[in-house]
Amino acid sequence: MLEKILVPDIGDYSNVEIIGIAVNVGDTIKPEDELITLETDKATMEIPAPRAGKVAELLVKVGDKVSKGSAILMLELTDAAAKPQAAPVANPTTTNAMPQQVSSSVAERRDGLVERRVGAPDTRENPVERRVGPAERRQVNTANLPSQHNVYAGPGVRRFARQLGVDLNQVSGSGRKSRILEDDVQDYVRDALSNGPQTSGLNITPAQEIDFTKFGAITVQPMNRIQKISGAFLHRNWVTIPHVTQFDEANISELEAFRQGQKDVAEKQGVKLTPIVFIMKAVVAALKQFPKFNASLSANGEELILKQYFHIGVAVDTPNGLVVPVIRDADKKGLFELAADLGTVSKKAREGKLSGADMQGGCFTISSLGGIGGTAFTPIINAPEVAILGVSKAQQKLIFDANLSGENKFAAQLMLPLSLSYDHRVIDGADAARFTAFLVTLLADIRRLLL
Ligand code: CAO
Repeated sequence: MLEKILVPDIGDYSNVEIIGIAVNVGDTIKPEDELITLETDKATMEIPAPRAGKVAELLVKVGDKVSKGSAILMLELTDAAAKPQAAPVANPTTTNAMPQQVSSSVAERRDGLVERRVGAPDTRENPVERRVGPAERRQVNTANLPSQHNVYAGPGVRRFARQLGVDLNQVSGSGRKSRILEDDVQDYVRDALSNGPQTSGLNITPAQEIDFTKFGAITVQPMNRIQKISGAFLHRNWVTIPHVTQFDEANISELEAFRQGQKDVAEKQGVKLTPIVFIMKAVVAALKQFPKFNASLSANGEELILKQYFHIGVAVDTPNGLVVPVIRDADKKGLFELAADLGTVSKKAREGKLSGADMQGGCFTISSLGGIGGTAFTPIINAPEVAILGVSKAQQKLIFDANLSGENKFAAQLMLPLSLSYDHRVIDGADAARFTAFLVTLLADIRRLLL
C-alpha cells in the first residue's frame, strides 16, 4: 500500500527551500528518520518520517520550494506501518554531532519537526564569537563566496563558515548523511592554512570585467552549482599540481571481439558492457602493480599515503556538468558487476541524485570521452588522487606486424587512445610510461585481465 508523505504544518513558513534529502528510493525507514531538511532565512527544519516503510518514489529534489501539504515522497507501507500511528516525536539527536549542545537551540514542536533557530542559544556558536572578534569579522570578505544554499549544514555552521570566509561547497561533511559539522570547517581552514604556500606567489592578473554588449547582442546564463563547485576544484588542481600527460595506444581488437560476444549475455542480465568496464579492471591491476598511483600526498607534502583499497572514480557527463561518482572495491568485482555499478552511478549522476558520500574516497579516476570522439586529451587530476586516465575513441588503424606472412605486413587493428595525467611530484615520467605500457599489455590480451 502506497502513501503520499506530505510536509506537515511548518508554522508561518511557506515556499521553503529544501537543502537536503536524507533518503533514497528503496531505503527502508523508521518513524522519525529524517526525510528532508528545509531552510528559511531564520532556521533549518528537519522533516521526520511519520511512519515506517520503504521509499517508493521521491517527489522533490534539493532546491525545490515547499509549503505545508507539499508532497515529499511515496512510501510503501509495511503491514504494521499501514495501521494509523500517532505523530512522531522529534528527536534532537538526529540533527548532528554534539547532541547536548545542539538540543539547547532545538525547538521540539508538537508536530514532530525539529527546528533550530539562528540566534537561538546554540553553544556551538559561542566559540566562534570568541575566535573571531568584530574587527576581524568586518575584514572577512564574503561577497565573492558562491551560493552555499544547497550544502547540508546547520545555520550555526553556516554562520561560522561565513565569518571565516569559507565556501561550504568546498568542505566535506563528516556528519550523518555527509552533513557538514563545525569540526569539518575547522579542518578545512587548517588544511588551507598548511597548504597556503603552495598557492601563494602566483600573482595572477584578475579577470577583466568586460561589457560584451558593446560588441553585439548577448544572453547571460548563470553557472549552476555543479559547474561552480567543479570549476573551483579544477582550477585549484590545475594550478597547484604539476601535471604531465603520457599518451599511449592499446590494441583492443581481441577485447572488442570478446565484448561483442558478451554483449547479449550482459544485456540479458540488465547491464551494458562498454570498454570502460574492461579499462576499470585493467586500471585496478595496474594500481596493484604500481602502488604509487594508488596514493595521495599528505597535506604537508612530506608523506605518501598508500591505499590498500581500490575505489575508482568515473567522470560522468550530466546535463548540469561534470561529476565523479566512485565505484567502491572495484578489485572485488567482476565485469558484469562493474558494469551494473557504472550504470547505477551514472543514472544517479544524471538525475542529480548523487550524495556527497557517493563522490568521496576515490583512488584514481577514469575519464572516458570514448563514446563521443577525439584522439587524445589532457585530463586534470582529481586531487587528492595523483593520476587520472583519459580514454578517447577507439579507431581502426593499420598497424605494422612483422609476424604477418606475405608482403603486406599491415593489418587493421582497433586502437584505443589513452592519456594518463599524473602528479609529477609523486610520479616520474618513467613510472608513468611503465604504467601505461602495462595497461596497454593488459588491454591487448584480456586473458591477462582475467588472471
Ligand atoms: N571507443 C569507442 N567506442 C566507445 C568507447 C571508446 N573508448 N567508449 C565507449 N564507446 C562506445 C560504447 O561501447 C557505446 O557503444 P555501444 O552502445 O555500441 O556499445 C557508446 O560508445 C556509448 O558509450 P557510453 O558513453 O554511453 O558508455 P560508457 O560506459 O563508455 O561511458 C560514462 C559511461 C558515464 C563514462 C559516459 O557516459 C560519460 O559520461 N562520459 C563523459 C565523461 C566526461 O565528460 N569526461 C570528460 C572529463 S574532462 O572534462
